[in-house]
Amino acid sequence: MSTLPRRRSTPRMAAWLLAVGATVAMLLATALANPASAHGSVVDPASRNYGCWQRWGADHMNPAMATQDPMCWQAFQADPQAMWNWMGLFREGVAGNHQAAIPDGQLCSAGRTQSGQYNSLDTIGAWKTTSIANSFRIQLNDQASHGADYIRVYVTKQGFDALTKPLGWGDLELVGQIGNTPASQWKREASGVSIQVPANAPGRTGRHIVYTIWQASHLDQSYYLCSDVDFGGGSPTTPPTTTPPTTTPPTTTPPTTPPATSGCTATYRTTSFWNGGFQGEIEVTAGSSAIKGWTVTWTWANGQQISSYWSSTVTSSGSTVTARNAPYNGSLAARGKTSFGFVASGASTNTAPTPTCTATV
Ligand SMILES: [Cu+2]
Repeated sequence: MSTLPRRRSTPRMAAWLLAVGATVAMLLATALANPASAHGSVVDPASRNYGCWQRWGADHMNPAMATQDPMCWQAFQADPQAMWNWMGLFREGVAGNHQAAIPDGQLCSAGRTQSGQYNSLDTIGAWKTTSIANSFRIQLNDQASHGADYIRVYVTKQGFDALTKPLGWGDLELVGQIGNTPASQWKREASGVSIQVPANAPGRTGRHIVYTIWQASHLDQSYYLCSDVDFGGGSPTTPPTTTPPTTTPPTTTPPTTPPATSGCTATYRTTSFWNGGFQGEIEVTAGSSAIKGWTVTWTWANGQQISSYWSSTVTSSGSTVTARNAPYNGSLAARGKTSFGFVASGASTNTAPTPTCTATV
C-alpha cells in the first residue's frame, strides 16, 4: 500500500501545496482587505439592509422570512451579499451632485451602485419599520472612522405612500443635518465610531422613509441610506389608508413638565467630551402655543469656543453665543421640541451654561 501513494506523492504534494498556498493568499487578502472595506450605515432607525441583516443574518435560509418579512426575503434572494455587506452602500466621485447622480426610484440603492448589488433595496413594499417620535435622532455607525464632511437627514413629506410609490427627491424634506465632524469627535464603539444626528419632522404620522446622506471625509465617498419608520408607533403591518389631517399634531410624547408659559425654553447638556473639547446639545421646547422661530443665547464661563454646529446658525461674540433656528426647525407646535448641537473647544473646567430662549410667534 505504501509504494503506490508514494509514487503519486509528488504531484499530489504539489497540488496540495498549491491549494494551501492559494488559501493562505486568499485569507491574507481578505484579512488585509477587510479593514479597508469597512464602512458604515444608519443603524437606528435601521437602514433597510442593516435591519434585514440584524433580523435574519443568522437565519437567512428560514422560509418563514418570506411571509414574516417579505421585503427582506426578496432582498436576501436577490443578493445576500448586499445584506452581509450592509456597510458598503456608497458611491464615489459624486462631487456633491447627489440628485444628478441618483435617479428617482433608485434612492435606496444609491443609484444602483456597486454593479446593482443593492437594487433589491429599491423594491416598493412593506419594509419593517422602526417606531420613532417626530423629534428623533439617527445613529450612524462608521466602522472605518471616516468622519463626515456632513450628514443630511431627510424624511418623506406627509401624504407620501411608501407602500405604493417609488421614492423620489421631490418626496423628501430636509429635517436635520450636521456639518464637518472628524471621527475623533465621534463616540468610540467596539468597531469604529458612531454619531447621532438630531432631526425634527413635525406633522408626520404613520409610515415614512428617513433618507440619510453621509458624506465621508477621507475621500469623495457618499452614502445613501433608507430607513423605514413609523411616526406614532402604530402597527407597521397596518398602515393608515387615508391621509391624516396635517392640522392635528400627534400627542405621542406626554410632557412630564409641560411649560406653562408661551414662548420657549431651552435646556443644555454635554453629549460627549474628550481632551480639549466637547460636544453639546440644546433642546428647545415651545410653550403652550405654537412658535414660528427661536433664538437661544448663553454665556460661557470658562472661555469655551464653538468650532462647528448643526441644526441652527450660531454666532459668538466674546463669551456670548446666539443660536437661531435653521430654516427647517423654527416652527414648533405647542410643546413641540427640537434640538441643535455643536462641537466646542474647552479647558478642563467646563461649566454648563444656562441658555435662554426667545420665540418668534
Ligand atoms: Cu469607507
